[in-house]
Amino acid sequence: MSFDTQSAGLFLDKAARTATAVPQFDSGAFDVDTAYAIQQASIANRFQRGERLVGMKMGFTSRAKMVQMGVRDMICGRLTDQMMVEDGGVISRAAYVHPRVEPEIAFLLKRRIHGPITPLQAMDAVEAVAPALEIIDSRYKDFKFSLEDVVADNSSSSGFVIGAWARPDQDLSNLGMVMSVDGRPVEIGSSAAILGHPARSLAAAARLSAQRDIPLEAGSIVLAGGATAAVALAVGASVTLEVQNLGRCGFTVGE
Ligand code: OOG
Ligand code: MG
Repeated sequence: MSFDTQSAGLFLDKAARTATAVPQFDSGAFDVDTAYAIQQASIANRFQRGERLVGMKMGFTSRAKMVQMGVRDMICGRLTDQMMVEDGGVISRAAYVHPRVEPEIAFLLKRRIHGPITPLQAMDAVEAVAPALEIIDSRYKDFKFSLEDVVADNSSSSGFVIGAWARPDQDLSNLGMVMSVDGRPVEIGSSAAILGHPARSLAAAARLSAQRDIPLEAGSIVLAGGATAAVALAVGASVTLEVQNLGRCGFTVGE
């Protein structure tokens, strides 16, 4: 029996659009391939509303994130222009179910990447790097999910902030990352937490791009994945991320 990916996609898109928590799917209801088909069906609704694909987010590329969410495999999701939050901007708490924020590194591509490549080859396709904050928001009740659930839900992708782009020809292997809320550090980590080097996440993105049919072209953005656990967002919070040698970015949470 085949799972109805179209209705599941519509269901999750509506949950995101209306910021409403929904129940998890039954365990074993569908496999990972089907989960990506649901993700695609869900995102198709956004495209129909005029949104544009701008890149890909990687998930569970650090141990801290895997431990926090109890999920072990790397995943990916689609990023659209509508999810972009201006650096220094304000988000509306009401637009989310239960938003969290995590510190990331973003890559801007100058060429297409597609299929298995090495981290070095991946870096060769990079135009610029930047500090980034990802705002994740699971549409599932209590922010709990199986690997299949979260993939279907576009890997919790919901918003992202990117700081000023910096030159990619620098050592990205062990950059200190400090995420602060209202000026107090809440998570401290290193870019090394992302698979040992964020370029490994970019290489994995190239592989997933081919495997899951998510184009990564010149101009696409790739989020390498949270370097630390994510932190819940409350109204009034002012979040900043400072990445060693790269710079900072931030946003605040309004009603
Ligand atoms: C899933 C998304 C994971 C990351 O950076 O590891 C992710 C979630 O934690 O809800 O974005
Ligand atoms: Mg993330």
